Amino acid sequence: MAYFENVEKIQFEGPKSTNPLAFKYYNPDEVVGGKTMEEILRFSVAYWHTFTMDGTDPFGQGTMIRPWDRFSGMDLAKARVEAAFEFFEKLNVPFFCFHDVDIAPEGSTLRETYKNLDEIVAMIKDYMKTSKTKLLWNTANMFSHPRFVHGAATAVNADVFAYAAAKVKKGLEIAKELNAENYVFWGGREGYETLLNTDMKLELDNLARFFHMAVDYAKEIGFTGQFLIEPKPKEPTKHQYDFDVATGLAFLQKYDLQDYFKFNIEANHATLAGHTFEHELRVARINGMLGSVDANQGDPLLGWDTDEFPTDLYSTTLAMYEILQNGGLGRGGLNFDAKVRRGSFEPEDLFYGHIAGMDSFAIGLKVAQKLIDDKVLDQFIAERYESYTYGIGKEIVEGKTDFHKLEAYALENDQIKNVSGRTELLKAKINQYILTVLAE
Ligand code: XLS
Ligand code: NI
Ligand code: NI
Repeated sequence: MAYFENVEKIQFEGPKSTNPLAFKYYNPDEVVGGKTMEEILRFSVAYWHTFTMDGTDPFGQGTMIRPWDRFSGMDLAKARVEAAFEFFEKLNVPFFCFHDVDIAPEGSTLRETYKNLDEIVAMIKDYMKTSKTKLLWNTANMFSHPRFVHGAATAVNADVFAYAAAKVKKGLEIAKELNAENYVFWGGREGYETLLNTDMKLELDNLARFFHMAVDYAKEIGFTGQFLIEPKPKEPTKHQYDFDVATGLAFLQKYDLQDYFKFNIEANHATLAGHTFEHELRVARINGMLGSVDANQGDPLLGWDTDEFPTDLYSTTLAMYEILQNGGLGRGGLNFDAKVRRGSFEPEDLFYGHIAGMDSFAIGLKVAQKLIDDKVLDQFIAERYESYTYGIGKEIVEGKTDFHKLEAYALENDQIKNVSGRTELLKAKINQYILTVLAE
């Protein structure tokens, strides 16, 4: 049964194409820097935004018109799986991601929830036998249900902690069953509202205990996917513990978890934390912690997670620059944690959103590869820091100096000459490279 009967398989038609249902820049087989676009970009569809959410916002009801709307309960869950695999096939994406509650409805007991999950997971597994689309990651939703009102692994109530553990245990079993590349932790309610009622130390210690137990259980069942933490500073909780990559890293280091986790970096979470997307990617990369990406974009005029499809070429370029410098994403991918606007409610909009995102990252990839090939930034940066390659600078980086020697040196060399950082020149160069790729 076809859910998207007006849409054929999306093909690459090139930049001159006027067909809205075609890729203009994303050509899965095109080789960039020795690998195909498909291998480098590893695109993934987010099940929740594309098949589960209906456009509800705090002021209004759902607006989305979906071909599976006529079903309910487990029939709806099954219809969504059918629609999802049709969508993956037509979009030709290698990966997808889901939360437990996206794929199957919660029952009135945990046992019933498990039963529902088992049925849908078996169905997904069956579809995966003949589909090229693999599971990039799954995760447990521990933020929507009222039981998680005061947190999950950082809950004030030990019964909630236990319930959360049961959900993640099941999630890891599902990850193993479906051969997930990664398993994600995003702690929407792991944080606090006010310190007046919060034992921050206990909450953080408990979060670490929870993660250690997850690591142990994955080992026990032989799940070898990569564990990922997805930082976000706020929303829904006022202050979230995994604020940004640097905060998450300090936490992982303090609790001896660093070897078991990497980060899943979301563009819109970066901007909510007051960083650029590329800043978060860079912090993760230089610490060997860049695992995967939630590819979306925020709105600079709005202070919340708007989860738009990424269309800002400047941002996709700088993101791909970090990803290429990282040697790729390894087991990670570019997951479109993105939703069509509430006003874009027709089923075809789901294709337009993904095509826009995939083309934008394809352009970013091509530009970033050219910037690297031509050493545009590398060379400028190497020259900028050249003073550390000889003389006193070399002694500093080799650890061969101290404050006595540096003072003696400074006393003899106190007429300092700095040179321009050339920000505007470099920005103009990036524009030039983007325009060159677009003109090809
Ligand atoms: C919410 C998060 C969430 C995670 C998965 O802001 O981005 O969707 O990616 O739980
Ligand atoms: Ni996300
Ligand atoms: Ni998000």
